[in-house]
Amino acid sequence: MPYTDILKACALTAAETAGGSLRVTTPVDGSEIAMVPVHTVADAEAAIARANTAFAAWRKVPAPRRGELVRLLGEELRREKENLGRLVTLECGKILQEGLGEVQEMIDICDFAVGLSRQLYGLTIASERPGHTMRETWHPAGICGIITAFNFPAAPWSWNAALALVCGDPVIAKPSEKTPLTQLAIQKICDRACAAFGADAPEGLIQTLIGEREVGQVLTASKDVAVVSATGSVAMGKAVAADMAQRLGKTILELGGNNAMIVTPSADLEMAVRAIVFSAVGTAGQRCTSLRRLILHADVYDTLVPRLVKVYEGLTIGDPLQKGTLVGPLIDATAATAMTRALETAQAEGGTVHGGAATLADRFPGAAYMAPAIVEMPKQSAIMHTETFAPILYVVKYTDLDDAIALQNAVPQGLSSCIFSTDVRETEHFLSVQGSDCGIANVNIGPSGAEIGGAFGGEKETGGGRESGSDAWRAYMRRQTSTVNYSRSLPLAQGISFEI
Ligand code: UN1
Repeated sequence: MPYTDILKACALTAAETAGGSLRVTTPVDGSEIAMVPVHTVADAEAAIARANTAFAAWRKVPAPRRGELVRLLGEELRREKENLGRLVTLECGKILQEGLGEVQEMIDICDFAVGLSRQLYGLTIASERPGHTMRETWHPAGICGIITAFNFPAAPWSWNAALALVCGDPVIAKPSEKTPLTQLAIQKICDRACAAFGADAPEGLIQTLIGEREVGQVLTASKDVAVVSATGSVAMGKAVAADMAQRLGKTILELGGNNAMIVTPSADLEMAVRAIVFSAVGTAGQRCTSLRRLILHADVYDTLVPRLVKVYEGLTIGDPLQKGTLVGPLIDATAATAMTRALETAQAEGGTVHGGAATLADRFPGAAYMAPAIVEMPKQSAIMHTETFAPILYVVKYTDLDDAIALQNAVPQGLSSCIFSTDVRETEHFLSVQGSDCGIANVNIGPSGAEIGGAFGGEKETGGGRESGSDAWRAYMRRQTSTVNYSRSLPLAQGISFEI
């Protein structure tokens, strides 16, 4: 299918994709696919004003009715899964299976949010005073800004937006300037869902801002934006957090990962191989949950490493839109250079590199296809403490499980982690307070590919935010504690006497 048809299938018009100043290229072959008009700072301020007006109306719509809008959004997404999945692939370069998977994640969170719209529970609490009762009520927080990254141009928006909408918050998206088209297509889908929902969906409820950093900064600077949820690099997250701290606004940060797998002697190695390869080379190593560090017991090292090197040599690298491709391109030449530099550093730190060369330059001269790399390291050196957004898998050896866990936890990031073992003592130890320090700790599953039902996010430099399932919805609401006196006297708490 020609690239222009992929854009057209998502109902993107010439007004949205031509004549603007933001040049969008596809990592598939490096060619230009759009010149997108960008929003100015004044446009962003106007969007916030519209969202403010929308908030006054939307917060009065009962939550289960708000859920109906998200249900309609889920239905539109089901209809558009193929079209949107293909656009995700075209714009960010992940293979079509993963592009479709991203849209499925959007559908799943819509379903979750519909149910949630009838479950925004508070507590009732026993009061120490006679004739009194205490309760908690959750009210909408206000406008939610959603800043997303190129590697997941669709799903993270939906984890935030689906919850925020049922919680009563208008949403304003600011996608990565590398992948604005997917967000524009999502906006179209939302506009259709709002039209089907009817007049209860106010104008300005769901909006998109296209632009560079200064557009995102309007969201972080405005006191009217109650919550900013940001997915991306640690540097970006620190900048967002600093801006938000100036006005004590709420943030949900989902930043870098440096995810490890420990493979113990009792592991099912066939399962481990499949999990390692999917999580290390999926999305060409550009997931925040990608497997980057493999910590192998000395007893399995000599079996597993040659097996992995062999599997890596057989991986189909190429056009991510083509069936059968397992590894697509990196997002751009800068990412490929960062990968090459990291491999050079790893070598200088004593590593032995398998794979990792640039490839397919004859067929796609404008693109950045790289063979995934396995790097055997003598120890967990400096380069292993940094996240390089590329398919590099560092491997180290261990003999004592506590040493392996200490290695795993020694990095600044704390997103995802996992252990492959069939020994319940090892797996439970890994999940215990003495085990993994990450937001996600899996057993016999790789670190990537989380389902939406759990809270998603991590500790330390990953930012501490939680999105998606479990009780992540609370971050989009404000909690109100009410003490109600239904007696005929006014006893004070803590037994204080105050006679006037
Ligand atoms: C990301 O890379 O920013 O767990 C998100 C996963 C996906 C989400 C990744 N569900 O790999």
